[in-house]
Amino acid sequence: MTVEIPTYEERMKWFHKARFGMFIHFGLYALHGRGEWVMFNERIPADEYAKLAWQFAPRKFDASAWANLAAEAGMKYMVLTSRHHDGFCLFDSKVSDFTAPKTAAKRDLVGEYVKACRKAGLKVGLYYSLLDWRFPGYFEPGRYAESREAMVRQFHAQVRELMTNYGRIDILWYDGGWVAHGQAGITDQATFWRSKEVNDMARQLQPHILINNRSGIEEDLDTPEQHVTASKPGRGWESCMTIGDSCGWGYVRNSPNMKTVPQLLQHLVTAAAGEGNYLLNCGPQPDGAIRKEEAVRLRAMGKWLKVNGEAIYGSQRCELHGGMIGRWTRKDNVGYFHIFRWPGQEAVAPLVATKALWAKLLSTGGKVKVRQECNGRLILSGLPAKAPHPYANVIKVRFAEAPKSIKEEDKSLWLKGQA
Ligand code: FHN
Repeated sequence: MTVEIPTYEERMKWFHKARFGMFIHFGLYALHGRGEWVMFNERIPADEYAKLAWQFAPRKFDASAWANLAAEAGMKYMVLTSRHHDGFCLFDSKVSDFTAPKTAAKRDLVGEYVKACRKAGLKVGLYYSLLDWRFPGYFEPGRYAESREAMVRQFHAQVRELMTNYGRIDILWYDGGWVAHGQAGITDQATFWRSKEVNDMARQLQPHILINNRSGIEEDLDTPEQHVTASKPGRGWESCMTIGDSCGWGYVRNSPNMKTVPQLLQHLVTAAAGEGNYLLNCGPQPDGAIRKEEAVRLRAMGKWLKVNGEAIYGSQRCELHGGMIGRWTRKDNVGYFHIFRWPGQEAVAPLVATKALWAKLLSTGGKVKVRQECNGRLILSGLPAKAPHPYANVIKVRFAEAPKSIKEEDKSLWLKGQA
């Protein structure tokens, strides 16, 4: 008996409202503190690497602390690495002994995580790496066909476990679906992993679930990584990014180049302006605690969202131009001008075709004067000389209808003050 799957729009509704989520990369690799690719980057033999499982007992692991920090940051969902490329499972699996419940930790970290998410009112996402470096069949699928098949069987069995044993799961976040094209007649990921079979099974077990585009099949979500690039209207997308530089999603002991809060907020606003989401990553320490450099940035973003969240959650695309000082999001007839570079007492948006009724500054609640020139310039004045908020400031503008930009038939007319 097949279960009816709700429509795409239906399933995507909460995701569009959410806009901001926490990504967590946690596993054995945290012990080395050199990122989640340490096993491969340093070619650590599998049996030597596996010994880490008997050291991995994160005494400060508290999924509620993670979930509460995410909620405090203004995030609406989380995605945890249930298993990364090194093959170590944070969940209980009947098809593997290389798991947290069966080694030193003796805890089902995924079980604790999903409970903590729900308790904090967050949606639950599970990251799962299709590839497993422990299988020679991943690197040499032609030469080690049995190992390759065993790896694909493990993938099918473990996704079924994750979709069956932990209650409602809202996002299935695949990764590591890359395959050695050309070897052993391998043409594409979906065929190699028999992805359609698994995804259909996952949907039957979790009819409302959102599945990303990393099993070789487009499914529901595009996932630009370390950049914020919108997909076409109507297509769900989510940019994932590290807080530190892009060398590590897992814990990197000496992680230079941590992004500033204004940089992180600009990425969030850029995603929201394209009707996309921002999945910001934390790489907890080996003891399970989220490092302070990441926590302070998240708390600061949460404070900003407390005041400006209406301009982000459930945001729509806005065709108005922000020029050098910022960019716009929208909610029906209301435009939100996110200003990252404070212009002083007057902010100008060009080529505005729609009548503006009133405006106010969200960070102070102060009224903003509105004036519109015939060539489409919208002049927002009476602003404080200095930026009221150091990170970013939002001017909320109510328009007579959904704000539109003037289509410049003759792109030189502005020189004569016309549009
Ligand atoms: O190899 C992984 C990497 O470790 C990390 O998980 C990122 C997160 O999206 N994805 C892969 C690189 O594209």
